[in-house]
Amino acid sequence: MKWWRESRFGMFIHFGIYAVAEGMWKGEPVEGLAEWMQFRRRIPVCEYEKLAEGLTLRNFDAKAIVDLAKAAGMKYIVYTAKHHDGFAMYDSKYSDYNVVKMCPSHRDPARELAEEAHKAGLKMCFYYSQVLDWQDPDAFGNDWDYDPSKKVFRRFLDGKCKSQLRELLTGYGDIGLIWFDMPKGIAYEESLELKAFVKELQPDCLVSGRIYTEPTVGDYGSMGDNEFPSGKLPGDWETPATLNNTWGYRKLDTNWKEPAEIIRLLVELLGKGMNYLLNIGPMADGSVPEESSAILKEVGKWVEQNGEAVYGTLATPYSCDFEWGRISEKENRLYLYLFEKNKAIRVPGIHNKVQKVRLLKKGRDIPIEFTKRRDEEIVSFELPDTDTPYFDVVCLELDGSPDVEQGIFEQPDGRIHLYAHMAKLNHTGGESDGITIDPNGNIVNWFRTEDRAEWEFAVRQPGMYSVLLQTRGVKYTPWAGGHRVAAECCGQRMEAVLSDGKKVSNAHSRYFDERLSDLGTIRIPKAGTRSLTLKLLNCNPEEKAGLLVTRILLERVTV
Ligand code: FHN
Repeated sequence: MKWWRESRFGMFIHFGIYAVAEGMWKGEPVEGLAEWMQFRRRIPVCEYEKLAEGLTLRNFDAKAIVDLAKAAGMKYIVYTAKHHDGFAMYDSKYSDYNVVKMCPSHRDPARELAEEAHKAGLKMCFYYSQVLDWQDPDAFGNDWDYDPSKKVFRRFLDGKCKSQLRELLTGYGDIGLIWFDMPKGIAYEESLELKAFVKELQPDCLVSGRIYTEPTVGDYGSMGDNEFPSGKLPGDWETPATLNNTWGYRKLDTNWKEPAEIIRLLVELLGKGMNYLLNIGPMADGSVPEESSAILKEVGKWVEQNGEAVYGTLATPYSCDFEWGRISEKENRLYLYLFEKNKAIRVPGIHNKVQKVRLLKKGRDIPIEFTKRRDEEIVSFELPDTDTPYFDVVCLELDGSPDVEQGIFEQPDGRIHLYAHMAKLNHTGGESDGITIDPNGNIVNWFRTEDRAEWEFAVRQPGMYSVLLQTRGVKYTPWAGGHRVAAECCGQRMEAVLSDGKKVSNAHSRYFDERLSDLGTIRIPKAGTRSLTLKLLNCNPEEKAGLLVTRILLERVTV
């Protein structure tokens, strides 16, 4: 895992014959992800395969793609050797349903990419769809060409799946990892067998967490697509993500993310010690959409400037995030990624001695004057005016590895963040029932009015605090709320119906609608450890996913 942890940033490439269709079928746009078109329209293999003629590769330039990955600061490439459509995007001897046999240029883009990646010192990795294969009669997914009752998954596993994995793991040099995907349908034992099969051929090759529905079977976990956890997670995780909304090339999808948003998301993941696997979807001639190149090059400038705070960094040592930015650590250093410019920053709870504070500028770092208040162990500094685009990164050099205050505590700005993943849950249902914390660190499955979530936190200053509950809607679905909740703290009780809420803008906003609802104000009479309990009084039956809590925010009210 060493190279993977060191890398932090990789390039995903979704390239297949679906790129020829550009998200259209018979003159009509096909909704959703471009690479799912065959499934959406139930296109028979004999018709779908004709797209292969249009994949010219005329402008496919493996060196240019590798150079783009390098310019973006990415350290590994994951190329779709075979996606769900079953079409091998490399020279497969096992199946003629492949790019070399069926596309007009008869070139092997996987070989060209692997050679260039190896030359450039990037890890070459392959995506392989191990369960879904719409061309193979025994794999899952295609029930329009093949009778599902006649499928024998074992035949696919021992046949196409393992044979092609052997080709990929013996014919393309050292492979960093196999990115398995969509495991629904594979048995636990089968996924272990597949993992062992990969390791036998290349012992150092990693396998992604999507080899099985339980991510721990893999060497690391993958979040849901474009999902960013609310809190830091134990273990190794990555987020696979898009630059627009689809993976394969789709002409109509012009919903490109700005470089600032991509850097914001990268920073979010660095603060959680996670990798960012960011996608490009080349067009039928093999060229990369101009928008993708432009965004990645711009992101690369920031990464180049701040590489010290990207590669090999670990998650924040704190339990909670701060409003003003994110933090990571490496050796005796803390890196602060600051969301706003020219702000006075106060970093609390640092037990170490701070030796130096500097603004990163690649070789021309700017020293920053700072003070450290002994009583509360707060390091304060003001950022000089900077011309750096996007977020500034400040490094705190410490006298040893970072030793910071743990748990939830009131921050110098008077805010107390009660993150969902830090709640103590009291659930009354059976094993698989009742509230739980999902992989994104949110409280989910909350339908029962008997269930409770409770937080303990340290208050520094007695006073009035407003209590704001942050909840989210289901992915891609507008927030509906409508639940009646109660919060109890210091002998006081607040009740509210989540009928309205201030839209939250954060790393999750594009795909998850999150709202902050005001529950009321409480008086915390004394500093010290306090607790807050959240109850669900009435669950809105219209909200199929129940109450989804991401955090409670207490804000000191200044009068
Ligand atoms: O179905 C695929 C999808 O096409 C794409 O490959 C993504 C990448 O993470 N994985 C699956 C959906 O999660």
